[in-house]
Amino acid sequence: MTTTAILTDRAAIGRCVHEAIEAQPITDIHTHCYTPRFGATRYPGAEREGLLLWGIDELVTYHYLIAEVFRVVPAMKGSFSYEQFWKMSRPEQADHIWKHLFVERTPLSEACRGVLTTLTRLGLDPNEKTLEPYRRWFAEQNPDKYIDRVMELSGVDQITMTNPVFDDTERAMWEEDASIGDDPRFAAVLRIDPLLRDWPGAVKKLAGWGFDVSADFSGRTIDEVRRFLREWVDRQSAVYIAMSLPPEFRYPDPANPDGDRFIRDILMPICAERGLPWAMMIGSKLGVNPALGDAGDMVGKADVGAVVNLCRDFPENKFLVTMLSRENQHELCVAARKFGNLMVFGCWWFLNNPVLIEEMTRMRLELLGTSFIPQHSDARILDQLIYKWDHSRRIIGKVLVDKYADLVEAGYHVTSESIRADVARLMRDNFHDFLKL
Ligand code: HDL
Ligand code: ZN
Repeated sequence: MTTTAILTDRAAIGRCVHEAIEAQPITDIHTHCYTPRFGATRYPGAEREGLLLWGIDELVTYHYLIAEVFRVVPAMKGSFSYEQFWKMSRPEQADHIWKHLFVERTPLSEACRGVLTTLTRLGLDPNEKTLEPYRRWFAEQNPDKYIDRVMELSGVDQITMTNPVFDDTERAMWEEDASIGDDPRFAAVLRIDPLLRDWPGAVKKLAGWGFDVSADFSGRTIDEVRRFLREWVDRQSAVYIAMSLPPEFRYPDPANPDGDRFIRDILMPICAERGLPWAMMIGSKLGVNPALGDAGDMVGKADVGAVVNLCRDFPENKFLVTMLSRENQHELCVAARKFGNLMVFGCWWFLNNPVLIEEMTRMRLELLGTSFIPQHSDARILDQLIYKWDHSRRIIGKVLVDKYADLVEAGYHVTSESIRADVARLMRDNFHDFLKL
């Protein structure tokens, strides 16, 4: 029987928040992880066998770390080149990164510290000078069982995937085995960026897949693209439909009437019909340095007005929104105050650093109470769930303690029961309740 104690001092509040946040199962609403049936690298350094990335060589070659290693070993004329790096095997790339970022320099960045936290939480010593001891340990792990271990250590009870239907490799996997996503630990998300980022190119692909569509929306285009979305939402049992959008994204956008028409006549009706949120991840400028591959994307300040217009014009639709620019965060919070069909989530990508997670969580609590989703991991490598949630839980907990202490100061009776209920909302229930709206 849990007690409902009224907490009056900061230390008691701190203990209660810490216990609640450590015990609270987390639904991770945005990751790039996959069920083992999408294929997992069998052992460290092996060629990738599929889409589920895990283990030390993937951890250390996370694209955030690739970007960072090219800062300390720049690709300049006559020295190390991008081509040389990309010609390396994944273990060789990992060795290069480990040497320069973890051995010859102090791994102070958040992406570096994340690897250390993960290794330590797995019971390994993060101070090794080479990756060999880790490779030996990971070689003994079974990917499917390892997923359970990572979920236990990270406290994540649902890993929400990102399933880009325009990715030929992944689409073929779904078409070959529609049950590939059936794993109670995971949920699927229909990711459809090209339909807004490149309508003509997307329409050409749909036509090639047998849909009767034209870029000028003539004929049965609207019905056929709706059919395409319905088919994939149903095949994946997708829990929401997602897009990453550039800083230039506008709605309405006189410069992109096709995009406006797709949103108005196709996406919004299908999302409303299926009760699915549209997750907009706004502010990613892709390929500013193409030589870096996945590490070559950048952030740009976007237009919150587009979100406001969509929430207002489509009151029956639900919008999950995260924005990549720090400068957009306050305005997005204020927009969420105006629209109950807008759920703000996460500290995305370049915002997933302690100083910004703290700033954003404090801002959101002060403007939105507990009606937001403070974090998602964006994990690309399964093991990252361990550090991304370890680091974020601590910061979210720290901010909550301050805010509860403020309430005690204001004479309010803060109870252990209310703290547990708030933490459940923030870390899990807000997402599930929003899906059911
Ligand atoms: O578009 C997205 O979902 C982004 O999260 C990208 O995957 C990005 O490369 C990333 O990994 N961010 O953490
Ligand atoms: Zn992502």
